[in-house]
Amino acid sequence: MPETTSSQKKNADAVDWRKLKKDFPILDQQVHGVPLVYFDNAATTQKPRAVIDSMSSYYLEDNSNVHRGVHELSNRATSAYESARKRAAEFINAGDTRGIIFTRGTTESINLVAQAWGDANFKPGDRILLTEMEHHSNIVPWQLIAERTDAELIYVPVTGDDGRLDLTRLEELLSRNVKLFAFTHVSNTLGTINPAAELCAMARKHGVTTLVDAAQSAGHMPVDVAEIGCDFLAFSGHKVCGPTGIGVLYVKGEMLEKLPPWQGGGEMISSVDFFKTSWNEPPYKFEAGTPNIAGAVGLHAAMDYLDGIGRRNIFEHDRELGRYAWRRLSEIPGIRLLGPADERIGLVSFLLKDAHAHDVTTFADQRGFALRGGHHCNQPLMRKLGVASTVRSSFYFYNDTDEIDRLVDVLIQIQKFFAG
Ligand code: C6P
Repeated sequence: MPETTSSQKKNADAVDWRKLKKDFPILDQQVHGVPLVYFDNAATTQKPRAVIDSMSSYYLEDNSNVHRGVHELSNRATSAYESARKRAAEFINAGDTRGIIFTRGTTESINLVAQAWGDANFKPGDRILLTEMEHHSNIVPWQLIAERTDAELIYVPVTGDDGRLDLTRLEELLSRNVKLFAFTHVSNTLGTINPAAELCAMARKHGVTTLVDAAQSAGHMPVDVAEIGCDFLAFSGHKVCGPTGIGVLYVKGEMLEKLPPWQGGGEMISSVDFFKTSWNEPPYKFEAGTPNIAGAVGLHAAMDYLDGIGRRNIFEHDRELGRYAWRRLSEIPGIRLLGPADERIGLVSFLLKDAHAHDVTTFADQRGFALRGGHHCNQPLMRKLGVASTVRSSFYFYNDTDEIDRLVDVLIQIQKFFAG
């Protein structure tokens, strides 16, 4: 991502973040008799009223199926669905709506590429390059297709607790018969921001197709597919303030024509005979069956909402929270912090010396904190780092430093309790 200039930084300082918090009705509640502090934003973000309202007015006023009828409601539903697609293309600077395929989320987007593109392209001996910091969603679909096609998986190593990709041998790895390089833009456990444009440029030099998992970046920073230069990019609606059950797969123009259909059914066809079918044009060719129309409407409102604040402003704000949390958490004796100390997203994973991650999250829950403890769907990474689980605190623009200070106090109590 390009450097933030001082005038952009001023913009982030000018946003009234406390006022924005009021847009999220769910945050104004008590759990276990104390105010809720929601620090599980990497799992899913909360939804502003604008998103909730957009979906309820769609159901109250416009609900119908898309692309099928010629009646007024069907026309309205089609127009709402297609306008969400246009908005998604703008959100990631895709230029063309043909390359915006609505899916259920990042996981389904990656499975679509693995099964449709992978199945048609991998030959025995081909290699699929992943990184050791991938979420299971960007490992398991490739394992399935590698098994079917006799392709082989290889990995870019992670350096260690400081959570960076070891890029010293990337050129060499890419030159080893690699067909596809799939990597996460931002790690959901380490908070690392990978240099997506640089990685795609290197892959391109070796004629390698690229897929970027933007699940943890799309809602937290500007994501521009033209600048990144990837062939595929995936993200989920529910991690960008939108609803669950909707996501996007971006496919670059030249790849679209080569991408065979994935699921069969209504909508993805142009003509069906008893024994033969011809396909609809992209993106409809990849959207079999009735889509998640209300989900697309909610996602549209979410993208408007986030860009109304400015994703660069959100990035600045969350990065400051990440840095602040890192500094404050470092004060806890014996804490083990994972991921890079400096350039990171607003997310910190850690282990307390004497308490298991699940005990920490259970104890913290009783004090109102929603944290996540576990392997975060990163089991291979956990093994590499020699841990079974971590505690993860992931922030968003409605969080603040007071909440982090309170978390640090609670963690000190937990540490004392478990140290006996
Ligand atoms: N990570 C977390 O708590 P879905 O479930 O399809 O919306 O997203 C999958 C996914 C893919 N890639 C990355 C980098 C992710 O972080 C996730 C989801 C959640 O970290 C749930 S395990």
